[in-house]
Amino acid sequence: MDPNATAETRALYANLQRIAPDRVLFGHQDDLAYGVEWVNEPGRSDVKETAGDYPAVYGWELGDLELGNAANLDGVDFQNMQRWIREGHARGGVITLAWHMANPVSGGNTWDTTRAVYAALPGGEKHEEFRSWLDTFASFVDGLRDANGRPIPILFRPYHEHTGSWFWWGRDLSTVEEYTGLWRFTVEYLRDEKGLHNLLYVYSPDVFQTEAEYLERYPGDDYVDVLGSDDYQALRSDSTVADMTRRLGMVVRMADARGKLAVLSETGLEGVPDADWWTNRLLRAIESDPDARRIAYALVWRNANAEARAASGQSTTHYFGPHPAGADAEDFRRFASRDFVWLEGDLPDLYEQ
Ligand code: BMA
Repeated sequence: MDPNATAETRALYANLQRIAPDRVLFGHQDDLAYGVEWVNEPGRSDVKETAGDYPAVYGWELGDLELGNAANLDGVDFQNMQRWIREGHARGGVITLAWHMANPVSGGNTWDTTRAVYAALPGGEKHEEFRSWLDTFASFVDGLRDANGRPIPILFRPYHEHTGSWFWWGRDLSTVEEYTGLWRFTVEYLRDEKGLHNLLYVYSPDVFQTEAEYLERYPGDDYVDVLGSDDYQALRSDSTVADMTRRLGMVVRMADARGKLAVLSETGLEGVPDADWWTNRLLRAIESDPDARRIAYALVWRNANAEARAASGQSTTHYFGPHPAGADAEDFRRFASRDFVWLEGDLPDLYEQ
């Protein structure tokens, strides 16, 4: 961890480590910004409207911040996002940020697979521009402060799913040295040049088979605080739930060996088509195994607004969390009422040691 991490950041880390063996915190991406049937309405949350409480972990997305845009690539206004982050934190929640960053070489979006990692590195032709993107990130994060002006601790999860090759930092698009170099440069720049000491760095490959594969592009213990895993594969069917259990067990053991925290950084099944998905898939995958159950949190992806999706000709079932009208709502309430599963109201003060 950053030797100069703030007291609140250290407390969050220590408290999550203390809680992780016995509980799993439930997280949801973009929870306060919109839901399946609403957009930008104060106080609303599909999780709360389904189960009576907000999620314990809030995921947010920074894609397009680097372009100077007022809203992210999913239309979430960045000033509103800062307000929602402060609100969630003030209620005791945990904040994590991901960043579907544009391609610095082609100027295309994050899914533009033009090779670019080499160019973002020190000495590369896009390095100065890339550095200015990190400056933009740093001022966004600097604006995230609690009521006493203290920086809000953030679990920052850059360059995710890099074992796949759908983002420009993916495996087939950069060498191991380029990827780890980009990661280390990012940590050092934000910590040492920009003076951000409220960040915990989350490493989050996509599905993997072996520890060696998971660790192939691991930037090193000094550059990572949390070992994560993104997994949209295993929970698609009953018969593959054990794949997630096995992978989470590996992540927990790799994290243990390094004194670090393990999380399920992203998961879900689009449209939640199974009425008992929460208890029979997600909970079963995590709870059934003595190692897998020691992850600190599980975060499901966003509940894209159906009307907005329809207007842009996209599928209206791009949701991964519960919502009150879903066939899975009753099962989500069962899931959320388990002692093992914590929503926001179950949390102790995570920011004091
Ligand atoms: C993806 C999808 C996209 C979205 C992106 C960033 O997985 O949900 O619709 O733009 O994440 O949030």
